[in-house]
Amino acid sequence: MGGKRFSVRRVIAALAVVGATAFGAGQALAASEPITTSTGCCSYGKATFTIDRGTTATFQNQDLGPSPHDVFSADSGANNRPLFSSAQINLGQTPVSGTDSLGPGTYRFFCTVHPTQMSAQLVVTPSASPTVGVTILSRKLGPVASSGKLKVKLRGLLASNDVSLTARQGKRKLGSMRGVDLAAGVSRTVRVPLSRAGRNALKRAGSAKVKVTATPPGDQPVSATQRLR
Ligand SMILES: [Cu+2]
Repeated sequence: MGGKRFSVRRVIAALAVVGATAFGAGQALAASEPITTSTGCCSYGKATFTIDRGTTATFQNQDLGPSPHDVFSADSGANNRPLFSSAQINLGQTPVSGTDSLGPGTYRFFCTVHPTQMSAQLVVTPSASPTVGVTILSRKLGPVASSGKLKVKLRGLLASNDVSLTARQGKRKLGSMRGVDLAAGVSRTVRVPLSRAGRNALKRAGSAKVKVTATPPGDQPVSATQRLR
């Protein structure tokens, strides 16, 4: 009986792996739902709509009347542009651009045609798989200790903003940085500044196993290790 339960668990684990592979990085198995309007003016179809991390939302105007509607983020991002927005449309559907770059969280939006009447919120669910790739490029202990910088390559598997990095040797914190923005599919090399104590610890060592952890807000942390000699 115990063996049977064990095998069921293995099947579930295997299915999870197949799902993660077949659906690609960052796409959970839950389906994203479209942002809808009511069939009459002027309201959205629900108070809250949910999409998977890394996906572009769809706006469906189901209003049978003459008034157009849109989706416009209440918060702005870089360059003072809305975090996400759609075209203004009548009956039909259109993509909401920018939602694929949102981290997990809740975002308010409104209709620019009816800003006081139409508002709702978009919930972005965390990714089931890592959203950031991490590789430690530094190999030699001497240059890292003398420069006080650890070279790390990051890759945005999904767009991830405000990623923080921590470098450790065992339990000792060597250094950290924050506020790293990564575009989807783009690699970026950063130099993690080490603290004075971190530098001194490396200077005293003959070799050091260093671990760097990248934490995208709301998503799972990802680590890489490298022995510096
Ligand atoms: Cu409207």
